[in-house]
Amino acid sequence: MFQLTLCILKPDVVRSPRLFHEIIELILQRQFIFVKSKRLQLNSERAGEFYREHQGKFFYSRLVHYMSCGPISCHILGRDNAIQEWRSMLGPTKVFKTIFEAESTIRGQYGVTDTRNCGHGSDSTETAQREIKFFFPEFDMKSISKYENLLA
Ligand code: RTP
Ligand code: MG
Repeated sequence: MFQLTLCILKPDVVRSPRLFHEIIELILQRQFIFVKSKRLQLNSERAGEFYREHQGKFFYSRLVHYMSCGPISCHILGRDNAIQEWRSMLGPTKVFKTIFEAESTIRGQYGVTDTRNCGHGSDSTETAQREIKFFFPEFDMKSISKYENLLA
């Protein structure tokens, strides 16, 4: 089923033109459509709001600090089964798992720590809708069929 998901490339990736280009190429090779893209910097309030489900966890303030330390690159990606496909391309959250399970994933190849792990991907259709709205409030989710037809 054609789906949209929110992809964030984190500050380490945006800071490195070579790595940024490499990851964009990998996404294109996996047949994703870039529906909308935006580069921006979150302040700590907005980063905290985006990750509010993790409030209270030990890594929350580290995560919020990191995600607001420099520009990020946000993308609405579309393709068949986009939510799961983008998360499987990213690989496990934890760096130690990427060593044993998923060396060939983006996090496996380029992740530095559990926080500095290259990217974010929505984890369900409900989350994707909410996260797309967070970064692209002007985007009309009903226009999804327009993008689906690009693949037909
Ligand atoms: P994401 O939401 O970023 O796509 O990643 P995820 O579903 O694989 O992981 P999640 O549990 O939702 O965690 C969100 C982000 O929190 C950071 N994190 N740091 N031990 C740590 O320091 C730790 N654990 C999680 C990660 O940057 C993760 O992307
Ligand atoms: Mg998550």
